[in-house]
Amino acid sequence: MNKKAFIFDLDGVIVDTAKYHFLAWQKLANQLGIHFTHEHNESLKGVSRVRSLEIILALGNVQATEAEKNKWLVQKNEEYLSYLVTMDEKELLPDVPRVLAFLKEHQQFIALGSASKNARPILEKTNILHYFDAIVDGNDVSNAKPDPEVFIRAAHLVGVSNANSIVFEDSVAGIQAANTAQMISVGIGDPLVLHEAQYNFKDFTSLEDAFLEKLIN
Ligand code: B16
Ligand code: MG
Repeated sequence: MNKKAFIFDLDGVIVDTAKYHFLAWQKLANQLGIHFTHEHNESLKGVSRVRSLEIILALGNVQATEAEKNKWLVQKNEEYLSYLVTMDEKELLPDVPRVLAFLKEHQQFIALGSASKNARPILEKTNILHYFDAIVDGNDVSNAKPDPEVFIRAAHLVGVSNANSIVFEDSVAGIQAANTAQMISVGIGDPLVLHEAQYNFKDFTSLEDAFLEKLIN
């Protein structure tokens, strides 16, 4: 039987946590006198926490010591986590449970490939942790997307070749990472932004079971 690895990004694919990252970064930016907008937030999607802070500080031309940066990283994360306290399965993006259930029913491997260090508690809170055969997140990798490390590790953990792995991503860097690893890349979001993806869907509601079946076979 064909057993492939279906690797999901987290933020923007499974849940919309970008809005919480935005609120937390904005609070810190305000405190530092930096103007931070929704547009700026777009450029932080899929980007690690440390790199996101560097981008925000550069926006405001703010120089800081390592100790200050570490303090702000902790502060931002505490603020972000405060928004996750009440998170539950209602925050899953539309049709995510259908896609996960379909892949499980068809005995496929399901893995997570995310830059977030908070991935595990989010999967727990949204009640989908049990679907995942492997989780690779920001705690496990040293090279951020577009480096393919996160997806290659995920495929490796479930013992599937890159060629038999399919990546669902909402960020350009993530699509590039999947392509570099010679995995099948599926863009979830704006097809104009994600034009480098092999396949594109606005969201999972337009991705039918027949497409998943095609990928499995
Ligand atoms: P954390 P993904 C990414 O998740 C987010 O898109 C990005 O905005 C965030 O900075 C990054 O995780 C790190 O998150 O602060 O929770 O470690 O899209 O790779 O699932
Ligand atoms: Mg993402």
